[in-house]
Amino acid sequence: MELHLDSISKQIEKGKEDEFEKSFKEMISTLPKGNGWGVSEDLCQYQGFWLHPSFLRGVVSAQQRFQAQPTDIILCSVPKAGTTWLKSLTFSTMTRTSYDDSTTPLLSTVPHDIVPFMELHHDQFYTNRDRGTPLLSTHIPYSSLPRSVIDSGCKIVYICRDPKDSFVSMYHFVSRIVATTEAQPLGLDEAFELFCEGQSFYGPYWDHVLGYWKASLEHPGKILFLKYEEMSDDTVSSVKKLAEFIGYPFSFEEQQNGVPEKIVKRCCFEKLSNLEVNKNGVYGKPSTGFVENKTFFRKGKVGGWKDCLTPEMAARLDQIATQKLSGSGLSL
Ligand code: PAP
Repeated sequence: MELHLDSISKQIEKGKEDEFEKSFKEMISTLPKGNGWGVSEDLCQYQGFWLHPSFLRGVVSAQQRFQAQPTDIILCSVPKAGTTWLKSLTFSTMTRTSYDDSTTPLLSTVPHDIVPFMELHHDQFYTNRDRGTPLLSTHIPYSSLPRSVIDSGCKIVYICRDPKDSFVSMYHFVSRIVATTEAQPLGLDEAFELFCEGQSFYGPYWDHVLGYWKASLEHPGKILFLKYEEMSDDTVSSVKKLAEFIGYPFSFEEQQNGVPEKIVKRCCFEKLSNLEVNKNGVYGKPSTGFVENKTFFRKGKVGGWKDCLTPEMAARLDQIATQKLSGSGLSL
């Protein structure tokens, strides 16, 4: 009897999945298409932002199905702003009484597998939640977040970065992915032009940042807005602020014992990028493809753009940022 019920529920699930695929295909065929930077498919413009189809499928699925809970903590970011770092720091902060430097799962698992992306790996998240680390991440723009994320009042931590560094990081990341395929990589100038026009992964960059910035001003207790540069400048203070915000403040004794400093050291670029798993492991699944873990760790520097962009390119991005963020109170 149990077996019979099991097979019926599997059939219902499959039916729902087929229906989702059908309506997704119909919907995606109506969306404006844009240059995919040499990655297999064109980007699609969905709710004002440019998304790769495999991520878009997950975004729509999350919008329809993801049920946030008030105790969830969602790490949001514009791509290449420091997501991997933020995941490591937040996870280490939340689990500091369970793991130390020699037992942390970070030693054997890429941070993206420890804190899954909402638009890629829902199932893994439910496991995290059951284990008491209700941590999830996403690149979904604020205005497209699943309704339940806003309604539940769960905490959101957002990280952004100087667009010049994010652009250079994105360009290298995509180039390394394209290099593993037959496709033709996009030139730096062409990618730069697309980025300036807003046609980048989850772009326009400035709209993404502004969405979360404005929301953080409206709901300061619910959204913590971080900048990569400020985190680099004083990581210990940033981690203390983060811990306080997510409800895991460091006690006086922990601070006396240098616990925040230990977490910062454990998650620093040099440590993480030199771990075997991050040098030689891979991340992903067949439906979205695989990426070498080392592509998430390139230089990890503030101002690294200087090696790649001409002063004219830098001035142009600065000018766009100034114009787009004008009157918002935010500077990048
Ligand atoms: P994602 O959007 O694909 O998740 P994300 O982690 O946000 O990527 O950004 C990657 C950048 O963070 C890389 O920057 P770079 O290309 O300028 O070097 C990467 O090196 C940097 N990064 C990764 N881990 C750390 C870390 N522990 N400390 C500082 N920067 C880091």
